[in-house]
Amino acid sequence: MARIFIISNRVAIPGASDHPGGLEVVLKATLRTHPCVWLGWSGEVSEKPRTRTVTNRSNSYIVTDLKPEDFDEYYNGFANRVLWPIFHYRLDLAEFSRRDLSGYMRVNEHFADELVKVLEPDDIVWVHDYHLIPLAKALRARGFGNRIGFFLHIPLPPPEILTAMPNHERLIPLLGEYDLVGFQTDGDAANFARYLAKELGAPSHMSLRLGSGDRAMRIGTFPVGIETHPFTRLARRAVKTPFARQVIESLPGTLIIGVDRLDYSKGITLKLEAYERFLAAHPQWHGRITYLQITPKSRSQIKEYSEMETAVSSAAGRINGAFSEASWTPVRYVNRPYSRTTLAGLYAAADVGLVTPMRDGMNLVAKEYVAAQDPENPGVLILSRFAGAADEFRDALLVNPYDPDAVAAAIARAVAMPLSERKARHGELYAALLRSDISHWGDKFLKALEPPDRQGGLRDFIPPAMESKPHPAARQ
Ligand code: ADQ
Repeated sequence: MARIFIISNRVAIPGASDHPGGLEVVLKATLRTHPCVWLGWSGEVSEKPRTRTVTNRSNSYIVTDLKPEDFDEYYNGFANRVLWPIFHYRLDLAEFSRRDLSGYMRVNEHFADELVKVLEPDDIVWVHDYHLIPLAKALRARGFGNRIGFFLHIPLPPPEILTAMPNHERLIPLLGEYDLVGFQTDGDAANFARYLAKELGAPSHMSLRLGSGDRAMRIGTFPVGIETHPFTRLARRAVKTPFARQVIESLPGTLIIGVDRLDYSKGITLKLEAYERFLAAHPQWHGRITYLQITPKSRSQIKEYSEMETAVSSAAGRINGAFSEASWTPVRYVNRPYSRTTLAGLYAAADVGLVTPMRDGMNLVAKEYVAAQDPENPGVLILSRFAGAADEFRDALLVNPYDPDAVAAAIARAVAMPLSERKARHGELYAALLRSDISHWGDKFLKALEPPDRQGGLRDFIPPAMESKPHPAARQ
């Protein structure tokens, strides 16, 4: 069987952490059913970088250190200060520097050097996320002709935003070196197709000849999901554990839960503001409702993130200062990660899941919340229309996260929703969850990555009507 090489910024070595990130969750089934080699950054920074391999069952994990300047320019710099904000539609937060771009390119070259030491001719390479856009180009330059796919976990903005990124014309067309480029939603795929048409004059159909030689790149939509039934079973067990029982008994009345990494894309301060407006407008709920916000820190070295830590905790403090009683705290703000089991139990106990990112590739918390509900007495999901999950979850209470009054009204509706409506909505949401179950996701992508003569199944992506004249800047 051909090996699958998974390449991503960070590698989740089994047993190293009890709180997996989004990527480990979505790759679990692929790692279980194929011999895989997973390569990426070790998380360590060193003047003398080392590369080492760990083997676990039929999989190997290759991790490589970064030099201090690579960490600054590639990770803290170009990936997190340019690509992350711009791909989340936040041009105002992007800080571009040419030095960071060259550090980003350099780390991609380093990953390619490490890869060619171990790649064999029939291996399949599957590259994940915005840190590694140039990797296929670096591998092709080293003579690697095999199938290489790319999946973007975060949104891709429309060309009107993407083209404001300095040097976009050096970077985005490099995606043409992949055989398959996958997105979370049709909207992201359409944005990419529009970029190709406007900037490169690419024709508006699926197979595009952009890379070197006669390879054609395909575009597809592969929404990520979760392992639905196992998560549902986990939640059933978890809600009965002593820790979950203790938390639940300490929270009187109705429980609203929010679980987000501390990131500006997740809209946490706006969400707190919406809850504050709900409390101000509905005094009958005082003393009878708690909002539990679980938010582990991330990327604290970056200024915007440390500022956000302060903003979120001061918003929580402001609400508690204004509304608390000796016997009631309206917001519990917890700044640490929890195990999957604990999270599953807390989701199951919560009457409302409040998931209101300002922009999100998919958002697995929304899916986990739905999976954890008891179908006989389910809670209500309030979901931002700007999360990728909103495409599938039409039966959530969809909200505009920029409008705290609308979110406050959705909270009021959710906490008063009759059982029959909660059950009907949950039934539809659960059916949607099963349609995008993660157990088939990796195989769907890998099938679509096979050469065209062995294809079946990849749904043709028809982009909306678009201009096929290249932008004048592209011809310079
Ligand atoms: P993330 O931005 O990390 O992922 P998300 O999809 O919400 O966001 O996944 C987070 C995962 O981490 C979930 O499985 C969640 O349970 C877990 N998690 C969150 N808070 C936690 C806590 N306090 N303790 C323990 N675990 C916690 C990126 C994109 C998303 C996309 C995923 C997968 O930004 O849009 O859905 O990749 O493609």
